[in-house]
Amino acid sequence: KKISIIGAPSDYGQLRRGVDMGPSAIRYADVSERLEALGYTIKDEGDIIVKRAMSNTQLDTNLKNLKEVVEVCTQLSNKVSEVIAQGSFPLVLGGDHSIAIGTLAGLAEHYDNLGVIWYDAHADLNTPATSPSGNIHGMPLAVSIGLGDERLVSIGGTEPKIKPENIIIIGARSVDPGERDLIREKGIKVYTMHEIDRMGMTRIMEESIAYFKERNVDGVHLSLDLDGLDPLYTPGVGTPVPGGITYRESHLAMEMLEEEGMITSAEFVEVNPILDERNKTADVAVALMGSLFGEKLV
Ligand code: DIR
Ligand code: MN
Ligand code: MN
Ligand code: MN
Repeated sequence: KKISIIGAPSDYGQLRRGVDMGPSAIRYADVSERLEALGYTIKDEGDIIVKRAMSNTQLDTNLKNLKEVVEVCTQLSNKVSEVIAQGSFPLVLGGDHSIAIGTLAGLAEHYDNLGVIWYDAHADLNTPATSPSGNIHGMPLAVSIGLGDERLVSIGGTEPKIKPENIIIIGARSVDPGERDLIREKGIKVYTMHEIDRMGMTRIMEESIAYFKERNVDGVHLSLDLDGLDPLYTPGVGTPVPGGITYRESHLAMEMLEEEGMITSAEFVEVNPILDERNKTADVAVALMGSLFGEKLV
């Protein structure tokens, strides 16, 4: 039982500075101690190197900081792949959600039929053609199924990293028109807040687990954007959307995944301590990791 923590302190995927301090905030919230107490051997790999810059490098595209995001994700991809090769569980700390492009590229070297849970207020399925913002943190799922700027899509090899039908989005409540079209066209499974209200988190997790089994996945990656939760619980995020998943529902989801033993890698992203209240959002992230790795009261 080995977990390797990888920090990806990048804020290049969106415009609110401060999310680069996410890994520090999560370490400050005692992530290593929390998971060590559960019997895991924790190796903190430290942070990948992210160059500091105040300027946006504008290339021949409307995508912001494309060059920087490519650099960060290429490095992260290699690191994630290396950690898996060592037989360790990769636990990636963001950084904004653009880093998932790197995480999934690294995972794709080891999994042929990876399942992905995208726990998020957003669908992150924009392409350069549909993005209202040019922010790459709104694009990682599209990139990972092979859609978008070639320089992003080809990180870690040109083939798609995951299959659209192996994705489950949970918590969506802010979806752009182009993303909705893509969800329909590709048959991506989405549980919006409507379904969470209506069915309850228990049934959603039961269905999700059954869905991955039916699809014979060879691993499941959890990509958890802290804005999936209601900003009441996780105010320290760049793009909060009211009406989100509760703290208890989120713990329940993590606990059900843990009982199933299905998760093979995870990332926790978009923690921005500058926008937070006394590190509350990082504390929630670490508490959820506790549940994901088997914390039990009795
Ligand atoms: C929006 C916001 N869909 C965009 N995306 C966010 O800019 O593409 N993703 N905030 O986490
Ligand atoms: Mn996201
Ligand atoms: Mn989000
Ligand atoms: Mn959370």
